[in-house]
Amino acid sequence: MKTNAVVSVFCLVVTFLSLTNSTPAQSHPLDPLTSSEIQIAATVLRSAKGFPRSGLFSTIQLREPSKETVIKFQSGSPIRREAFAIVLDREGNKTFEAIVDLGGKRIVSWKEIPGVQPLVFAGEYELVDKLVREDPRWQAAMTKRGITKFEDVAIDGWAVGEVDPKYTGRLLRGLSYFKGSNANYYGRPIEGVVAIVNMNTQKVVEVTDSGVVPISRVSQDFDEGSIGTLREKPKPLTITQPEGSSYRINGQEISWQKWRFRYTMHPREGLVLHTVGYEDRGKIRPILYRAALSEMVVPYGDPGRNWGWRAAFDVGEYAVGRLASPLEPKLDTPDNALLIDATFADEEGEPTTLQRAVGIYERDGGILWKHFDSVSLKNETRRARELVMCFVATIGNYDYAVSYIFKQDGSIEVDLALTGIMLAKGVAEKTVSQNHHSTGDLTGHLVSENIAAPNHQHFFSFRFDFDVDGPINSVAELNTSAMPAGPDNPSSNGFVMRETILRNETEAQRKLDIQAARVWAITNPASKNSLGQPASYILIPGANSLPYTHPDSPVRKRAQFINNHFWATLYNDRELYAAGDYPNQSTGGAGLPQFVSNSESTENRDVVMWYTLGVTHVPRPEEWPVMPVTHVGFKLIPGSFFDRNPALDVPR
Ligand SMILES: [Cu+2]
Repeated sequence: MKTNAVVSVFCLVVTFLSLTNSTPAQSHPLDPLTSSEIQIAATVLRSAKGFPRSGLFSTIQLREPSKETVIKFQSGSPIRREAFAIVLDREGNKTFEAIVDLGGKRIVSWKEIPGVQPLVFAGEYELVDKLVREDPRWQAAMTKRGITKFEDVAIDGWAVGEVDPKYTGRLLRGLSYFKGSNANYYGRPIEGVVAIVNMNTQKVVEVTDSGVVPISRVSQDFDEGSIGTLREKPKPLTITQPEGSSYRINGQEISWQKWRFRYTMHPREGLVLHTVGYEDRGKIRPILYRAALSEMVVPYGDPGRNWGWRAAFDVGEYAVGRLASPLEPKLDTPDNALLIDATFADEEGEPTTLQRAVGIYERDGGILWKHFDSVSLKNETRRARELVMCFVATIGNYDYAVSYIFKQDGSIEVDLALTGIMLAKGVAEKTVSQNHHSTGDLTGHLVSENIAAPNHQHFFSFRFDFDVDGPINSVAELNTSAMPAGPDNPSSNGFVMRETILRNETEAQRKLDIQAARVWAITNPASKNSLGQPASYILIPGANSLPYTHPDSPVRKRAQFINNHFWATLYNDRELYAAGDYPNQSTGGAGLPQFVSNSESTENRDVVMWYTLGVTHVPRPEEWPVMPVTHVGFKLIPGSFFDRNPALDVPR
């Protein structure tokens, strides 16, 4: 007890010190909307004549000013603040986009976007639960399964996915789980029962019941009390920074070890990095204008009738920023982390604070560089320090931790940690994996009695608006291959790297190739290092996958961004989302396929790089009832951006 008390007091001191490192915040055009700005926007819109009676706010967020405005901005200059809002008219089943001038308290634009549905509202999860529960067809399906206490059932709302075109309006699905007295209901699906609800008319339009499958009676809880005997707890490992942290925070701007960047917590995209630069010989050299997770899709591979529609677009249908779960100090992040709240508008247009949404901390990074001279016995080593910015999005059963890791060698690593509860399917078998397709191939694995976890994939699309030493850049593919044997290669050992410029949006649609050790670079031909080489940043892929759903399947049509690992587009501030602005109830074609349709030049232009990362998840029982974290990611590293190792100046 005594030790604990000392530790907590100490941590308070650490937090205090890190806060005193920051200078008073200065306003910047990219600052997220404040609570009062959200309220002004909502009030201005609500009081306008044509505002729908049943209007709900899908979002009220900063309308980011133009790149030119941001780059030219001088501290202290006046800032024009605008809010961007999406409004759903429930009664009219219409969607509107609005821009509000916050200083002038007036609407700048208001327009209907026909044929689209905004993402799932927080309040709709409760509403779909209530509507499904009251439906006699659903009640009959539960009774048929021996469930008499309907309060034992949890109903989970899902974006509708692929749906019969006879159903129109704003649709959601409800999946049922047997909760009973347990905490983890995701572990016990009530298989076969799926409801479709029109959220605007508040009518259940369909309840399918494809037949009774036994419901597992095994508790799938994983809190300490449910586990039984716990192993010996390891001895304390405390992380302290007695002199405070090494980063400085000025409003949304962070400076650390020559890095300078801004961050915001965006309601849809989660953590967004802005104006990322690196100090070199006394000046900040721009690298990235904006970096964010643009879209995700998780297609499930079970061919069954109740599974074909399942493919979660977690960014565009659910909003990973708004679904950020509060980071728990010392568990989700290390002892020395600073946890920062985020403020978003709720569907009534009221500001709500998401506590501890973003984590920032320094961590040990192992050896930065080293050489031991075996003659002089002199050891030159530098220890690496890393700066991590992270958030965790919890979308129903799954949890995704997204981290941007800044390093002293000028590189940035993107790490995705996949955890939470796998989407489960009720099956008849108790002990053997018979979740076979008719061929005998496995479409999933039995993970507990009467529970299988179907095969699925996770695809993440990152959008990187690079401005390497300025906005005018080109993109190149780097392929390595063996030289032909012959007089120029007498020992047949030669191999070469060839750099090919991807000249337009058609050429810049590429897939990985292990044989070619393929990577992609974004380069500024006008900015050369002292060796005469153009300044570049190189995208180094990690593990990746290709999709298994057919190209003509509904999910592939909606998620064409997964067709390629790499895309490059000409910069357009309206092109942010790889599956389009409104993937909810989309039928396909929006997003990247549309952005590249005019095949614009990507050579010596302001270019945006998109990277698709895929994970093929063939479940194991060891991932049940909650998954140990799986890490995937990639790196952005300097390539002739510097003259030599930029981390030579790191002190011992
Ligand atoms: Cu998975």
